[in-house]
Amino acid sequence: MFFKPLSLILSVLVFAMSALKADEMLWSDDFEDYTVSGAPTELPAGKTDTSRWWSVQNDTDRRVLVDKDSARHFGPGASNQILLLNRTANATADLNLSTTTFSPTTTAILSFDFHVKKEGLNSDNKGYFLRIMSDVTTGDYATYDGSHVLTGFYISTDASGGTISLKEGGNSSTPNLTEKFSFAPGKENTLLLVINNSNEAVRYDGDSLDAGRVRVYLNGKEQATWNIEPGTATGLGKEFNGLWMQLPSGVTGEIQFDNFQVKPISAFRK
Ligand SMILES: [Ca+2]
Repeated sequence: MFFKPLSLILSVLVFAMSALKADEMLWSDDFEDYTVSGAPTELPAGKTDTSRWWSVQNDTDRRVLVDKDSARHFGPGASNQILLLNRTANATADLNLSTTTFSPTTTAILSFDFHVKKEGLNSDNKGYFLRIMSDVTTGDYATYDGSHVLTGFYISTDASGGTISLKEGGNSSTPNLTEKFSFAPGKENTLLLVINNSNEAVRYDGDSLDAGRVRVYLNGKEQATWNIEPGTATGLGKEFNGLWMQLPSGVTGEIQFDNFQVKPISAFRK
């Protein structure tokens, strides 16, 4: 009888698992490919990968930069590369950042790690704003309006701590403050959303999420479930294919991110 060496079997298994992981991912970025202190569209010479971001506003008062995590806000250490968004009080317009488009889907998991200092975003109950976009073409935020928004949320801080406020679709920058939960600023946090804009309930990991609903987990703990309220150019059953982020006018301060991932709900693990 022929036995394959255990190491060969293991390496085949590891290869199969990593291939599966790559297949599962709809869109992701860990910021390791970019030039440090550059925008997340700047790749060092010789890198053949492409940016996962549309284009970047960078001026004195609105910075979108890839940085080394020298302060070790995140787990991997001081050489880990992260995304920094910073908007000053002198900025005259919103800071915008949008993803390249990904494979359209009606259901997905969106997750990322973030860090913001206590009172790190002078936010007037707004703060960092992320919107999930349906049926967008190039990824260019300059062409976006509320009509293609499915839903979104804010991350903000004040003297009492950190708040994540959930909102309906549409272009209004006013969060729905009746649905919110708190987080601890000054440390790494992980936010994970299970999004179901299909016409039927989905099951995942022994749980279920109704059509037109989003469920959010902070650091692995379920926090809230809310309704998708799509803009006029989209609706229940429509696919989404991009993300639009802002530090809107009136918001100053900075926030750091790592490990953005969009993947199928089947990849959910508690
Ligand atoms: Ca990283």
